[in-house]
Amino acid sequence: MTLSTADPRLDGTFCILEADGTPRQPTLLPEDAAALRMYRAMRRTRVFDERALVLQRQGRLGVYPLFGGMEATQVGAVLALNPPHDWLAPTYRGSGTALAYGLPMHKLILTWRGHPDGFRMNPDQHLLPFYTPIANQLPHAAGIALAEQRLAAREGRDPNVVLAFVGDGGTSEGDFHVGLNFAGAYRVPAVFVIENNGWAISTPTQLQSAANTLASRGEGYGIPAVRVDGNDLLAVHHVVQEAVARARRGGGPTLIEAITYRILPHTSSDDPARYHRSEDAVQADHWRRHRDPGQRLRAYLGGHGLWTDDLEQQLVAEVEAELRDALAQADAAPGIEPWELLEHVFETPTPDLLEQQSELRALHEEGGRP
Ligand SMILES: Cc1ncc(C[n+]2csc(CCOP(=O)(O)OP(=O)(O)O)c2C)c(N)n1
Repeated sequence: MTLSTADPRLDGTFCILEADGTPRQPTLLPEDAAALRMYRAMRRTRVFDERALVLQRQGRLGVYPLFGGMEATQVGAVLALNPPHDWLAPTYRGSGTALAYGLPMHKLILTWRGHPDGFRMNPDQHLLPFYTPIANQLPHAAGIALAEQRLAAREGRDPNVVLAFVGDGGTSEGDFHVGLNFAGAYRVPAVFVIENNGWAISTPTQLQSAANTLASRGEGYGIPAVRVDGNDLLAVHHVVQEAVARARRGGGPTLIEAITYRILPHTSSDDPARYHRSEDAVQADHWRRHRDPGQRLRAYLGGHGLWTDDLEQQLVAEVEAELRDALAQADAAPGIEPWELLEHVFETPTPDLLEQQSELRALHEEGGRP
């Protein structure tokens, strides 16, 4: 296994392409068509992310958690799934994962407008909504994987696999322990990806845990763990593909720690200048300029005569056209009333929620706020 050592956080991580696009493991390179398909999928998400911030500034999206710079982890991992059968349990920063899985772009826009149609997931797609409480999705992912394991055994077929994401901060939550312990004990078909982007809002990863690596936590759950260069799409795809295949054939879960970096603010409402020390700003700038995941794969493709500036421009124009259509579709969605916010919390609403809904309605009818 070839290791990437350019940054201490990356010590011991698996990589296929160096940051400048040079192949370190030529035998593991995918077919050209597959590499191109993955590059296109990854760039599409980054263009969306960049435009989403503009839309937020124009007042056309609510608060938005940016993922630009982390798209190799998100897209590389999700492209190892078989949608709509395999499951995706994203984090709230997972717009890139949802797009790569197949969530239509207008639904994503509605999600970040707080519109209920954005959160009303398609029952034909095994895609969970974005959860704001961090790590909540992990016990759910483990439970779904158990159900898939049992269903598959009953029907005499391979199980669908659950791919669940969590941030480095999320690994300090009780739900991380609950989800991984359960998954390990029952050997469920699940793959857990820690998007270690160096930060949990203003808390740096080194204050998150005294463990040497977050992957080392797998040991305590009896779950094999791998560390990967999270800005190397080919490497992420390779390790997740292996983990998905193992889960499918009954080999149990895998924990993957993808080392990446949050080069952007936590959300569209955050300002890292408030908490970055000067060395943090230098590090962020280094990742921004020298470890960009798109530039890395593009350098490889360009160097092999597979990609050109014209193709890049065409791709960006295609995504912009898709985004325009998606915005038009989202704008045409029916208006919403404040009490609808409480409609999708439980299948059967609790008495408290029903009371709050009627209070909102009464207030509205009196002409008060909302
Ligand atoms: C259970 C819970 N506690 C606290 C918060 C407040 N909170 C929002 S984001 C965040 C940091 C999450 O960091 P990390 O898991 O590393 O993910 P990242 O935002 O870096 O993708 C916190 C503490 C929350 N959303 N949920």
